[in-house]
Amino acid sequence: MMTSILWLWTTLALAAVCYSLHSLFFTKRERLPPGPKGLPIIGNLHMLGKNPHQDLAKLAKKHGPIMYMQFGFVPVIIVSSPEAAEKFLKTYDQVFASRPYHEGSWYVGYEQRNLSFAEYGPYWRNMRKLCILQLLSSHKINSFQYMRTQEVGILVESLKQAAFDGASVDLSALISSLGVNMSCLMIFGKKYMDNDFGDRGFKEVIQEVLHVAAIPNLGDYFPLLGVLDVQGITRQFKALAKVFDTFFEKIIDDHLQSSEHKQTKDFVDIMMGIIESGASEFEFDRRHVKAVLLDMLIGSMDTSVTAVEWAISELLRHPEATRKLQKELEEKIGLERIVEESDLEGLEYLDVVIKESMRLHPVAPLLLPHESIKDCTVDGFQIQKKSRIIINIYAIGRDPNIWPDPESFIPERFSGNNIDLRGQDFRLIPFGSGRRSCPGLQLGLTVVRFVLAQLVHCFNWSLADNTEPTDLDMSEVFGLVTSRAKHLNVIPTYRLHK
Ligand code: HEM
Ligand SMILES: *[C@@H]1O[C@H](CO)[C@@H](O)[C@H](O)[C@H]1NC(C)=O
Ligand SMILES: *[C@@H]1O[C@H](CO)[C@@H](O)[C@H](O)[C@H]1NC(C)=O
Ligand SMILES: CC(=O)N[C@H]1CO[C@H](CO)[C@@H](O)[C@@H]1O
Repeated sequence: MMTSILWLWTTLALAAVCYSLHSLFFTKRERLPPGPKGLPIIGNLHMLGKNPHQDLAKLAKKHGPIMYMQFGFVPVIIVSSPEAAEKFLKTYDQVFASRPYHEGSWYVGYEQRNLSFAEYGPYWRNMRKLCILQLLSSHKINSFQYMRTQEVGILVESLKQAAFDGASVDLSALISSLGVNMSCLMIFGKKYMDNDFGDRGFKEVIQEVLHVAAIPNLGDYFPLLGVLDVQGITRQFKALAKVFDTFFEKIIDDHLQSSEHKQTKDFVDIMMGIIESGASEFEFDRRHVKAVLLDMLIGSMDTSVTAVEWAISELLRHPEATRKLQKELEEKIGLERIVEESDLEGLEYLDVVIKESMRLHPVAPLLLPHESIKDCTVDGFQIQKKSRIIINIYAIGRDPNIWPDPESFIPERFSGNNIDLRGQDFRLIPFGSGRRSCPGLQLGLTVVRFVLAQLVHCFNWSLADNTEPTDLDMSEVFGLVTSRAKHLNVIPTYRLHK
């Protein structure tokens, strides 16, 4: 321990010398966007607490919608208004469509041979096209409709039992388990359970990846510290990478050995099919399959269900909105049967509830980091090559200049206007926008709408432990997916007639 601290200080001291020399000779600070003053070496890193999206929102109020900071040696641009976001994600989309080097995704994501963290270039373009055409197309999404209906059905049945017993349930844990079940079935064709990662749970391991990947890793900002690995993150990543690799290898082997004829091809089947047919126009082998599997797992497992969890939380605090949504569902579907995915078109109130919930609680409040591939001038500010771009949609969602009464949950604010959430309107971009926007948008929205409609249609909800709706703790835990800090403990009452 002592030696590692010693090392840390020695390194920092050395770095300080290099930094001062470097800034003496090379940096021109003119025409950079405004921003808070930083300390030598660490720059502004010390200004980020546990909830960086909130810290950055506060700073942007003072310094403006295009703000300059330094995280260690890395120049960072924080974008906090719709107009500015449009500049970075649309006007100059191509310049900012890369991703920064991220140590975690290097080790876990097969040397960034993945999609979410791949640099902008032909490799990323090919992989993204493959995912969109082969895995996330409407046709493919529809082929899993039956599976989703079944899985949500299992959840509803167990909630019905709890309602019958008058028991309270941990809804957060249940819908998170639903997310794992649906992702596993879609990607691997079967559910993976708690002992499938050796002695550790499947979910536990994935959540560790999400968590470790979101910790600011000093190695990403100070190359020298990366080599020394003072935080132990590299070691942790390498260990995780090994666990995943063994798991994915086993899954692929299982698929290759199985001669069973499947009705619905899962993602592994589809990708092994591409390798066998030799149809891909670019290099595509087992390593790529594993990288894409990881991407799809991380992209799908927690995102949609976290959005549902936030929406239910807001509905619990706003009984009038819940009743209005239940009325809409009753008019369209009645109380004699459950909601089907084919009922989802034209449920206007459901859609505005989801928009309002995503405005206040974006699942990815800072999107994923972007990186510039060359120097670029935006609004008269010079943005140098290899700057990291952070789009703070949490700040945009709560900006009083855009949204009257921004902290209140008012779904009606979206009624009768066409503010959409698919990346056309920069006031609301929970899935990002442009080249790097979420390729899983259609799937994600389908799941959010279906699960939310089902839960609100089948049950009345009240908070357990005599908690008043106004007292519900809404704190967040920042991560690649930002979810509730406290689990939702609720009591369901079944309200359908069958
Ligand atoms: C409610 C659900 C979801 C939300 C809110 C969401 C949101 C996002 C956001 C904000 C980004 C980053 C955009 C940027 O950096 O500009 C992203 C990227 C991505 N998402 Fe999603 N997502 C959801 C569901 C899904 C699903 C279901 C999948 C796949 C099965 C998926 C796969 C991906 C991938 C692969 C990327 C990286 C794309 C790239 O770098 O080119 N997402 N998502
Ligand atoms: C997920 O699947 C397992 C195994 O079938 C099941 O026991 C569990 O209840 C499912 N979770 C939910 C929330 O439906
Ligand atoms: C559900 O809540 C509504 C409004 O609070 C109430 O009118 C209705 O009777 C409740 N249904 C059940 C089954 O408790
Ligand atoms: C291109 C890219 O985004 N990153 C890496 C992906 O994998 C290739 C080859 O495996 C590497 O060369 C890239 O650096």
